[in-house]
Amino acid sequence: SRPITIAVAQMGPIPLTQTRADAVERLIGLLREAAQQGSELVLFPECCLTAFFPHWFIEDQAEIDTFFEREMPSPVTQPLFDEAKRLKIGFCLGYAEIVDEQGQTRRYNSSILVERDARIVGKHRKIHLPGHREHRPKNPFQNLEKRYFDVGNLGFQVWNAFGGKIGMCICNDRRWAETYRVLGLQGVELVLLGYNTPLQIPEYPELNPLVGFHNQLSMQAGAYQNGTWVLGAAKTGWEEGVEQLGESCVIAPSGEIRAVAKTNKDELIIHTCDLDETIPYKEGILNFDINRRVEYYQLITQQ
Ligand code: CDT
Repeated sequence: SRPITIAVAQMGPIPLTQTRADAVERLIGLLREAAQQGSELVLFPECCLTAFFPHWFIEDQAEIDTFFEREMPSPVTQPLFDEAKRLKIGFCLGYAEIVDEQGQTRRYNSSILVERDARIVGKHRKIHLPGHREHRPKNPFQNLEKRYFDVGNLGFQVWNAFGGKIGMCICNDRRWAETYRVLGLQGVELVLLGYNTPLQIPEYPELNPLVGFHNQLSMQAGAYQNGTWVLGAAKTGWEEGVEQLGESCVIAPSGEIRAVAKTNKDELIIHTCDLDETIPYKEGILNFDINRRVEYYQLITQQ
């Protein structure tokens, strides 16, 4: 067996008044508790250093940019890396990233995988950006990821880390079968993801009662169909007038939910995931090498 003990660190809201340093303090508190309970790796939510700003229309680009990180680690996030190194615990952290690429400013919704020696070993930039580009003043809140972020340009990668094959995706990426399949084709054994999911869908309120169901359905299907663990960490509760889903969870390669958060606050779910539980699926019923029929899948990669 190849057990790895992981803490899914669900977070309650981050108010706009909370500073980066306060948010980092909170992350360090969760990290310490996770380490005390024997975890080797902590999964934090999407964009977990600030409030989830795509929920508001902000005209001033300089103000939007205050939600982004220009370096990682930075002086304000370094204490998290230092404490993780001291505790010999790894983490996966979601944050908004601003970079200069060939003279162009780019903004990504990113996550990093950090090993137990505080080395950044992997980075994902969210590919499936939800929502809309234009201001929708009639809606109770916005979903402006298509306006504020560029589509990620790192693909879906898998890293050898923590004794296994680890992949990442972010929030809306989890709703797409292709996300898990591209990771699955690289042998992924553990998918780490964070989310900010409003409990209301302004355009289609009839779907509101299904928000929790669709969250679990996407992750359970992705896990089973690719024989991988999938772990999801929510930022939940009422954040500046927007209520977000909790139900952070641990899903086994069978597709079963093994653990789920009970609150809509900061909460740790500690679970030991045996990466060898992937074997019956990867070698048996789903064995990609002998069962996939790629000659019938061309439509998937056509526009
Ligand atoms: N952050 C993020 O990607 N949120 C989206 C909202 C979509 S509403 C159906 C999500 O997929 O949860």
